[in-house]
Amino acid sequence: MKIKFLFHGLLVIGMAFSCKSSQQDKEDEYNSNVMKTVKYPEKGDMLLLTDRPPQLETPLKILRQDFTPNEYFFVRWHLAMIPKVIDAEAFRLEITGPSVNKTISLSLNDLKTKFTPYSIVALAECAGNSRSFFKPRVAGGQWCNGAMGNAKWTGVKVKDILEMAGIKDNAVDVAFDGLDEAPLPSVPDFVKSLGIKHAMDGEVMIAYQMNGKDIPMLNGYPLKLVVPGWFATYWVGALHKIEVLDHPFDGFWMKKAYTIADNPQYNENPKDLAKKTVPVTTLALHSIFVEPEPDTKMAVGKPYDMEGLAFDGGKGITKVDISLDNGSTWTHATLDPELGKYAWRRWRYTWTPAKAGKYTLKVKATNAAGETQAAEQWNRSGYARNVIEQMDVTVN
Ligand SMILES: Nc1nc2c(c(=O)[nH]1)N[C@H]1C(S)=C(S)[C@@H](COP(=O)(O)O)O[C@H]1N2
Ligand SMILES: [Mo]
Repeated sequence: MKIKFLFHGLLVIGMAFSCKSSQQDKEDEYNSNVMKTVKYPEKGDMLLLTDRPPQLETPLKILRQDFTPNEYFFVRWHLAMIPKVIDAEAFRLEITGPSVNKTISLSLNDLKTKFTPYSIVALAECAGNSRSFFKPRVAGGQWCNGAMGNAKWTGVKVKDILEMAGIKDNAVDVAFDGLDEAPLPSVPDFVKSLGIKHAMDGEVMIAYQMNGKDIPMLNGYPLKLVVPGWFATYWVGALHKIEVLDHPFDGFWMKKAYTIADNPQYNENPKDLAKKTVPVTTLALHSIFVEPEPDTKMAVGKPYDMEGLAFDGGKGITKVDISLDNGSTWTHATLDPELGKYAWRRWRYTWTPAKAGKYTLKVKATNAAGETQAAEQWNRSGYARNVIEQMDVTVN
């Protein structure tokens, strides 16, 4: 019998500087410059946003690799009652609902032996990643850039599983439910949905492995829905039930939470909020600095290896430009090989500063559709950040 436990004992092990530069913090006392680092079961040292439910951020330096190690992959649950014990033999995934021909129940062993395994490299990014950079500041977890991670996911296509249950012609939406529960009846259970066509597209999958290993408990062991190119809010962890519906799904987590201004740039005016909102879906085109970090000191005449990440919802990053003069002129960064169209793409640029002074560096990505990043963006929830980022550095 294989039983996996999570001892939910929080251990604060230290302090780390957050992504905010000291200058920004002087201007803005809402945000502290120091975050606690914590150690949870199966995880390395992570930055703590909240404990119940666990919300843990990946330290920026971990993002200097193609794949985010499972131990450092960010953690984000909404409900305080998260699964702490899973019996891998007793666990079943149920596929049911008014639009399946028959309800089926699959063990982990069934998933691993009765279907053709499928793998994809894809970036999981929380819709609220980088939220702390929005000005004016918005409510919600004050994530820096570490609410994302890139992994190779292995499991079964949702299409193959739904075909085993048999889909009726009247199927409209597919709802995905995790084992986590709300502590109060007034808080809705975490359930997300996809349209039937999307669920059946042959890319949406259920992962039983992440980077070739079991998924850590805190990341949704034993099964996680993977929706390549869509924000991680859809990637339901500890997935145990799939319902195929003959009507549109209208649960709280689709209709009320994770909705955003209905325009391509997810933009609205703080003084005149958008009237119409829609569920946030595909990843926004974005690029960030991983190196340097805020307040880095550089030396005249000494080459400095800059690097970072660029990503979008699957059209693919084709170009990353760097500015060393606050956006007046731009030059190409070098791109690492593509890891997959839904993965992030790493970029590099070596800069040898010629003169002392204060510099504002910028980074801007372009994708295969010719889309590029915006100069400004704001929305009330701090979702889908896609603005051109800047980094202030000092050269001595
Ligand atoms: N069951 C369940 N799945 C969930 C959530 C949740 O609260 N419960 N949160 C979602 C959100 S908003 C994000 S960003 C990702 C985070 O996945 P991770 O904890 O593995 O990083 O899980 C998604 N899947
Ligand atoms: Mo999220």
